[in-house]
Amino acid sequence: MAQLTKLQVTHMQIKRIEKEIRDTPYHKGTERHIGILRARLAKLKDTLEQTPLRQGSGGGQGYALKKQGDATVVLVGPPSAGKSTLLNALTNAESKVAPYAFTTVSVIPGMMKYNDAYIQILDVPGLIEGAEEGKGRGREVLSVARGADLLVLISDVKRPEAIARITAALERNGIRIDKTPPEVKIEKKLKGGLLIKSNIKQELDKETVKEVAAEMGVKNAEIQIRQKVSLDELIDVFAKNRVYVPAISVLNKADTTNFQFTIFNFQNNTINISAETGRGLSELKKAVWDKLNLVKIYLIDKPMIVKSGISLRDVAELIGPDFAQTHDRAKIWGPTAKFEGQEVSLSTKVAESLKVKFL
Ligand SMILES: Nc1nc2c(ncn2[C@@H]2O[C@H](COP(=O)(O)OP(=O)(O)O)[C@@H](O)[C@H]2O)c(=O)[nH]1
Ligand SMILES: [Mg+2]
Repeated sequence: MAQLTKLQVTHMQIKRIEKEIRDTPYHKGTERHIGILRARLAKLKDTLEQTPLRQGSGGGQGYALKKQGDATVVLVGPPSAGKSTLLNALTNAESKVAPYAFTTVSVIPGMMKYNDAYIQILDVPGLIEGAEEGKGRGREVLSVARGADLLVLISDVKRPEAIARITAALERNGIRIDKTPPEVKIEKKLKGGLLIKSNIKQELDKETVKEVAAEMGVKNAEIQIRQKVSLDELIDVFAKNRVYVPAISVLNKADTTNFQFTIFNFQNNTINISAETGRGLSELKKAVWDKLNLVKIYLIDKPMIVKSGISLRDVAELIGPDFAQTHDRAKIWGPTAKFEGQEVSLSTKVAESLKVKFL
């Protein structure tokens, strides 16, 4: 019999544990056991993600793509949702559009200018089921999605359910959609075992928390839990490779419905658009801008786009480490200045339309 590769062994272990979890009913008596299994599973999946792709296994060019502009938005959706059409409508790009699936084979970048910000938008191949097993280009698509500042989850009005399916596929791969990291603080120690502290009553018992921590390689630590956490959230805290990415859901081809369509559908929390006719696109652009949470500040008179709420010290760092080293005060004008030209320390936070002169 041919010898199994390490990767194949890991896949077999994952399958076996997944089956055991499926076959074990979840109740108080099995909670700890399931906790351990889930933790073991998360750890095995971590090792999978760290296994480099085989040379020439279809990465091709396009995947080593550099982030450019002030923020990067990635379009994720099933084949033929209209991702390429949308990219072309929003940016200067010319991504190939076709009435059949799988036209886009590598990442196509485009740049959208909005409020003086340059927002990079990436069109990636359609995400299909089984992506997590590295089928199709799924694995590369997932790695591009991980690096996004914002995801636009896109399907069309005939397939609204695809959004939930794609969200689930991303979640299975450690990409947390529109969530904040659980408030759990881990302070690793050299000895003394595990000490669990929580000022909120938890549904998980302390022993389960300890078993999960130990299974994921944390043996000595003080763990402070500051919110109610589920088993999955607890595992997220210990797992490597978890990313938290904001997202907007979009349904395209709304022009194919019989009536003049509503752009904001609050019921299922989507923005309905027609990439082809352009309806809904200005609302989508604004939603992208708002969700990215960027502000425009002025360095003397030159505009610069930065993340809302960062400090002037962070801005100096963005300009360059040398610059940050040689400046420690600034003068500010505009909405948050007590008076025009107020001198402040670099711990001052930026705000929309603030004018800054580093001293
Ligand atoms: N009716 C209509 N068709 C669209 C719209 N956007 C894209 N399409 C069509 O849908 C098909 C797939 O589009 P494409 O951009 O290649 O999808 P992708 O696979 O997600 O990149 C093409 O035939 C497009 O012309 C739209 O807003 N309305
Ligand atoms: Mg395409």
